[in-house]
Amino acid sequence: MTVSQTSTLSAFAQDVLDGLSQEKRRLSSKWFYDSRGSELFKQIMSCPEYYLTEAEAEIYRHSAASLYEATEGQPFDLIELGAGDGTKTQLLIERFLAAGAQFTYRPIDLSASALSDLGKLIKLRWPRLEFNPIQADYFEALDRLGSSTGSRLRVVLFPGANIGNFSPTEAIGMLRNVRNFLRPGDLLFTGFDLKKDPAVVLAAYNDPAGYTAAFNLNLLSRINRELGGDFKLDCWRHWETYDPVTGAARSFLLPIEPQTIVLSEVQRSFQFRAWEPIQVEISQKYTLREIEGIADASGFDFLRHYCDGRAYFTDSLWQVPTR
Ligand code: AVI
Repeated sequence: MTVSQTSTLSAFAQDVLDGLSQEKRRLSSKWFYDSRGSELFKQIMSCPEYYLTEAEAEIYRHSAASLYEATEGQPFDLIELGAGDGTKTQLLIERFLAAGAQFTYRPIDLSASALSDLGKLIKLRWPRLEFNPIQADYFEALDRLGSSTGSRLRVVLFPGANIGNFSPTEAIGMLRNVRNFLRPGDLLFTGFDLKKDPAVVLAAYNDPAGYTAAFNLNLLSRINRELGGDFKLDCWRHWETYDPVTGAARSFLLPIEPQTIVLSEVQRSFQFRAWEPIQVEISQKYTLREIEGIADASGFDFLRHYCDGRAYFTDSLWQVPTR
């Protein structure tokens, strides 16, 4: 590929070029999840320091009955934004089924293989549960759902603190968009990581085994592989910051010495000063009050929070206003 073929640049190439051309360099964390990145993310989730996964699993275990109550016994579509391996959702599914709920499971994910693995698992465990996945990005999938004529209640799950990978302003934009695809009475159940002891947050993104560092550096490997880059990974360091005022945890990659990086597939090069950071991720933390404000700003009625025992995490239940 050459620069004269810019119209054929992939979304990944375009995003990398745009991000590295900015004065404050950045790369989007949405590109972390190639197959190696997805493996590393699983390892992060099993690290004791990465409290988010277990905190949300605890919430799913104890909130299922109350969430089902909020449906008032109506049949519903259980729609999951970004299904991954669906481990936590299975905690809800088994409790919903035990309570006699009538629902279909509609996970949305970009990855066909993740959806097919999940489908096999669901079929094996609950052969009679209607499994109806949508392979698309969130908005395309919601659009498809929106134009379908069914009138069933929708219960949308947005787990894993994925909303934290947007800035607060972007998060409101994203949730407003979700709101626009829903109907009065529909429910949204979103996982938010909470503001807490900064040492606990920093440890979650700085695990001693080095999985988080490897996860972030893997993005440079992906650029090397897909865009013909020549990043030397041992010349880059992972650095995490957490601002307890704004609640933003940010991940950076910094070169230990000056570098000129060539991306041969797109015929571009970028010069870096020593220690010039590239921001690769934001993982935003909130207070309960801030989350209630976001519900309001994005057009939902806030119903309630479900927190884990340590108050590290909440899944917040909102409803599209019925009046
Ligand atoms: C997917 N997302 C919510 C994770 C987070 O906590 O921001 C991604 C992650 N990055 C480093 N560790 C985990």
